[in-house]
Amino acid sequence: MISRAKSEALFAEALQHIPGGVNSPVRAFRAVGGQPFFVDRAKGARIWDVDGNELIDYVGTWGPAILGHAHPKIIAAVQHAAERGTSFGIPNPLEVTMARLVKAAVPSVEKVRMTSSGTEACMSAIRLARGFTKRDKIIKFDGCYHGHTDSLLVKAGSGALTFGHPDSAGVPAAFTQHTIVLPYNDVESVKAAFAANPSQIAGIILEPVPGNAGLYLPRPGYLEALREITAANGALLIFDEVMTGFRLARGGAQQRFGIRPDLSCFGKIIGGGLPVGAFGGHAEIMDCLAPLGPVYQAGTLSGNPLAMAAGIAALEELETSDACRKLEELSAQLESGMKDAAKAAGVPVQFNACGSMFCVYFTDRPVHNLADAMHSDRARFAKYFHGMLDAGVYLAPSQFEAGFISTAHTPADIDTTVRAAAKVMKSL
Ligand code: KE4
Repeated sequence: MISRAKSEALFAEALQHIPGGVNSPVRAFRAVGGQPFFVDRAKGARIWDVDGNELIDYVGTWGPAILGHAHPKIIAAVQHAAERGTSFGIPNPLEVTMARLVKAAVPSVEKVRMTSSGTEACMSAIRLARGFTKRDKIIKFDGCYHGHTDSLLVKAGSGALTFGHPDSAGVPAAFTQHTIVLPYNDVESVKAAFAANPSQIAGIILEPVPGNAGLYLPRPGYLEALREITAANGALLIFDEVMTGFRLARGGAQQRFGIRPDLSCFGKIIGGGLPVGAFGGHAEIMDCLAPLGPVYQAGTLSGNPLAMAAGIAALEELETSDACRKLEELSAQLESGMKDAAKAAGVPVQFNACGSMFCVYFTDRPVHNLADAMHSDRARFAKYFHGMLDAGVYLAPSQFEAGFISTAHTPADIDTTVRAAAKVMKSL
């Protein structure tokens, strides 16, 4: 019998001090029921909770842990940096190294600015697009999540979707009046939006592979169409690669799909698990940022030496290891095993995957957008989640999140996961 007594005691106290007992909503398990466990430590593809339960981790702190947890090179880099000071608010050499590494991996990035979160990166990219084009309107897609900045928290994904009220309280209508929300994978709706708002749309921001409503992929030609439409209308194409960047390929989704956006947002992996975000693109656009240009953007901890040291270690390790090939192989093994498990159990499942990101939807209809995703059987997902957790496999605690494989996962881990799924799915 699995004991989670220490987690339960911690959660009871956390609820007295922290809203919902968590510092980010999705961690609260509200979408799957029950209560969250508290982690004691993590190493490689595994985490141990405070009650000593060992879990194979497919959340990977929501993407950053692409090399697994506590990678020795990242730990050493952070230790070395910390001994020299934890924050300066003064330019430090690591910021230059990080910028060089991002540019080397992502050719569309001619200049890059660091932030301390993906939310800040996306918020800043939107402000920059508006400042550069002198236009106000922004197109986003339902189910896509770009952090919790007011103007984008509309029909957002991730936690906002999980809670069933996509639009957040506290966001005045005036703050979203310039946000146009369209269905993903629907080119005609984009053309219509530009026709209805001539010379008013500053840009389109999207997750090139949405991972905040589960996971679904761009239909063939969709990203190319967005590139053509934005270029033809003087609007910017902004790829939010906070999740996909440095994961779906060395150069992110834009390399995998061969699209050159005008601006890109990053986070997660480039911080090696420490607080980070970044946005970058054409020098002509980026040079509109203060102190050079009129678009203000700032951050006390932007380019923080510890986050830079961790991110540099992560990017350099990714560069030197054949990470992408290994991740693709593990992902293919998981996909094949999960599909077989669902078939054997007679459970209708859509297994969507792209590189080392994946999602299991409990529905018999293919999932290409948010509307399709909303047809998933969330009660069944919740049972599946807890069954897998009790079997020692930690999946994202919401149907509307993606799973992540790391280079620390092994074929044996995947086999263990698939065997657990085969048993759990029979009980659904
Ligand atoms: P942060 O502000 O959480 O660093 O990044 C926001 C963000 C922006 N863009 C994309 C594509 C993202 O996936 C995210 C954050 N991802 C969620 C996971 N779905 C973070 C988990 C959480 O909110 O606790």
